[in-house]
Amino acid sequence: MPNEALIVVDMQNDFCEGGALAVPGAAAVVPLVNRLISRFDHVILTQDWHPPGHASFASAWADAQPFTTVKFPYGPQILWPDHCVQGTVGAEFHAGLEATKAQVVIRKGFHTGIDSYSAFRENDRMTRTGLDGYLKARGFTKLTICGLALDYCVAWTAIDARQAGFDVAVVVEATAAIDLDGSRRRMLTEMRQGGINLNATA
Ligand code: VGL
Ligand code: ZN
Repeated sequence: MPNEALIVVDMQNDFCEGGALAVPGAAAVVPLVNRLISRFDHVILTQDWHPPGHASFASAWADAQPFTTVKFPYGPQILWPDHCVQGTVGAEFHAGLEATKAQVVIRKGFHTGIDSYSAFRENDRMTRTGLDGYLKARGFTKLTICGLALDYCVAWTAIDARQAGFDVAVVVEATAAIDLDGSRRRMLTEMRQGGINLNATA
């Protein structure tokens, strides 16, 4: 289908077992993600890509613990362990990911002071990555989304895609969640209420 594209979110070593911010069950979704990649003509990858000392790292702040929430100029922000630092092995795609077919890689989270869960808009909800313009210029209207983590980067990417006017499906079985304070359930509800199709399969 010329108007359909697959977005594979953050299938990187640091989000997989043994990585700095490992998402339980991440490696197990690689075969499902690869199956989706084989079925789509147009594939876009996203890559979390933080400079060292990024503001979302707990290590960048005195007396701050990972997985706590603090106030940033743009609102509440969860602090994470250092992860997906530009140029490190942790930031590379999982070795089993069929990445060759990708037509574009959208990197995000590279502004030192702003985190970016969504591949469309950073966490200040103002700074745009350009993905919206890219997809529209290429004539895509329907997006299927999979990858990591369901309740952060997948969910926010899906919500922003819907807000940008795309028809959006998330393949939940080809995702894995961090599930911090009930975030998995909460974000599934938000996506469903936002008109995102959660029934697609790999
Ligand atoms: C992600 C937390 C921090 C994700 C990225 O890919 O879901 N989560 N950075
Ligand atoms: Zn990150």
